[in-house]
Amino acid sequence: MKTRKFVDSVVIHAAGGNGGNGCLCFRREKYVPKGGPDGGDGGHGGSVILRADLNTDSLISLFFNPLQRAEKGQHGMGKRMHGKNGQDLVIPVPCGTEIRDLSNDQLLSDLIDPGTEVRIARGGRGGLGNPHWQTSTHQTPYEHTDGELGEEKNIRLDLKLLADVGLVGFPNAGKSSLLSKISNAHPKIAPYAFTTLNPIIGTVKVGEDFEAVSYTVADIPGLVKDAHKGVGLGDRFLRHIERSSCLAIVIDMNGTEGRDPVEDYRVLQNELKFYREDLLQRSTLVVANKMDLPEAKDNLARFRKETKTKPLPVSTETGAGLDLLKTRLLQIVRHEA
Ligand SMILES: Nc1nc2c(ncn2[C@@H]2O[C@H](COP(=O)(O)OP(=O)(O)OP(=O)(O)O)[C@@H](O)[C@H]2O)c(=O)[nH]1
Ligand SMILES: [Mg+2]
Repeated sequence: MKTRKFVDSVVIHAAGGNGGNGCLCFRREKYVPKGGPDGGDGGHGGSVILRADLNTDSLISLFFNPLQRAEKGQHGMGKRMHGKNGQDLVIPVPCGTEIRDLSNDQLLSDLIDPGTEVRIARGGRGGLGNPHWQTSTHQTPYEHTDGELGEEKNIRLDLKLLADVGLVGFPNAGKSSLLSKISNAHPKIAPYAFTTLNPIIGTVKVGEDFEAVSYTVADIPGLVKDAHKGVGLGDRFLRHIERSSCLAIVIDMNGTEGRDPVEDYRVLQNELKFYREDLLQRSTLVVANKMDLPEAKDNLARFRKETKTKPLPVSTETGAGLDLLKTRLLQIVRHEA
């Protein structure tokens, strides 16, 4: 099977095009003695521009082509001919890409809305031809300037997915199963830890035809204890749900493989806190999954008592509770709950 690599952070070297040189030239024509200076100006160099594009979903092409250079301006020519301006290099990036200057880590832009642009390396201005120095007392100017060099910068691009709901949970809790049941996405599902290696987004539709409304849900690789120290796949994937207004914490309520759902919940809370404390302030729905399995019912009662949360019982295996889950998430996304 052909798999597509998901690249969510790259560094590129962006170089604006150099400006063309101004021309030093004098008009030479039969019957026109001392025709005067007529060197044209150089063209401006093109700039490197990043544009948020709906049809681009990964930074993979920049990963393989980290050097991006815009066209240079043409040199000025005789007969006052202006050099051609270099074309801007417009690079499409996925919506939700943060752009930072690597030298000082300053945020240059956060390209969220499709079509928004940021210029990351300005092209150099074209040089001036010698006619610019002509005055009544200075009829034969030899002065002219070279084109400016284009700006060069090292830029870091970080893709942060834009989803309304982020799914958080231990490996094997059933996050991908849940996403595949409620949305149009087809994530890989398997009974071993860390099946999901890349974040994936699905669109959930609630209602029929004209009444239908939708929101997006992001599934990220599972978290484990000490993910913030790099255990498992680490917590770096949490940045993909940083922008989600709502989190769904998926718990394996059966406690498969001797795990304790209450302990799982506490570990997850801790990992979220370590990553970014304000993630705990997001609207959160606890999803009690695997309710079809034998231990789940007792565990749920204990879970309610000990964590003082109100988990929503579901089973992605049988489909029980999934419709209610879809509408509950919609209410939370719309701030109705
Ligand atoms: N019995 C039962 N099994 C389930 C349920 N939900 C998921 N599973 C099983 O649990 C296993 C793990 O499911 P996944 O959806 O891959 O789990 P995940 O949370 O995405 O795991 P990672 O991608 O590794 O983080 C699979 O074998 C699923 O079939 C459920 O409601 N009931
Ligand atoms: Mg998964």
